[in-house]
Amino acid sequence: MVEPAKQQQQRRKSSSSSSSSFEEQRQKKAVDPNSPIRIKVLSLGSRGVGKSCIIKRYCEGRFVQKYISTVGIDYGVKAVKVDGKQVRVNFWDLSGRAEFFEIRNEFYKDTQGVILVYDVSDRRSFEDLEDWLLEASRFGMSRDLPVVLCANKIDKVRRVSEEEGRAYATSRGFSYFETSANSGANIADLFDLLFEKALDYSNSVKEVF
Ligand SMILES: Nc1nc2c(ncn2[C@@H]2O[C@H](COP(=O)(O)OP(=O)(O)OP(=O)(O)O)[C@@H](O)[C@H]2O)c(=O)[nH]1
Ligand SMILES: [Mg+2]
Repeated sequence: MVEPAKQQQQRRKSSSSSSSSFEEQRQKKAVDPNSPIRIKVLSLGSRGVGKSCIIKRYCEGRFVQKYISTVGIDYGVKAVKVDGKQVRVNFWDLSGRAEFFEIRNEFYKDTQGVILVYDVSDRRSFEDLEDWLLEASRFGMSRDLPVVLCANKIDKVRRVSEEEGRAYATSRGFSYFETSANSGANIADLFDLLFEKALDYSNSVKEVF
């Protein structure tokens, strides 16, 4: 059945007015000072060092005893307040397993903060840190990005001393925290600082462009 010309005209009119109001809404949202700021943070480090547990401890206030290795990448979002501003943090929790190399490499760009994690009871995970940074920078992580070095599992017998960890962090210009996802020690402080730095970084990048 052929649509009468008047109806066709009305339909066009109503669809064009709804698309323009959608565009107006989109523009309003883009400049709305009350719309939340978004930051993207990555977790990085060898398998089993506790990356997922640290994020879970912070976001859900609980500790997962069982080792459930991340398959490729996990994603989570949390609303927090940083310097009195409402911020939505997008967590990208990367697997430390070698076989997920290609998946990780998709995620290093456009990041505002990194938690670089090792396990104080596993010396190898400390020695691996440089390799993680190399992988990240080869695949687009910017060099001046805020990084918090996280010496995790301080509730266990240590194979890496606090002095060594701190010295490494200082040599690289990273902030340093000793944490336990198990007890919760220093986890909130770590994220508070990371988000502050990530927000500063995000603002400085916007100013440049
Ligand atoms: N004692 C102790 N165990 C921890 C701590 N943090 C994590 N674990 C344990 O370490 C194991 C690995 O933790 P995950 O958080 O899954 O490690 P991950 O770094 O995410 O590992 P991948 O996803 O494989 O890269 C789990 O059995 C956790 O319970 C901690 O602070 N203390
Ligand atoms: Mg994990």
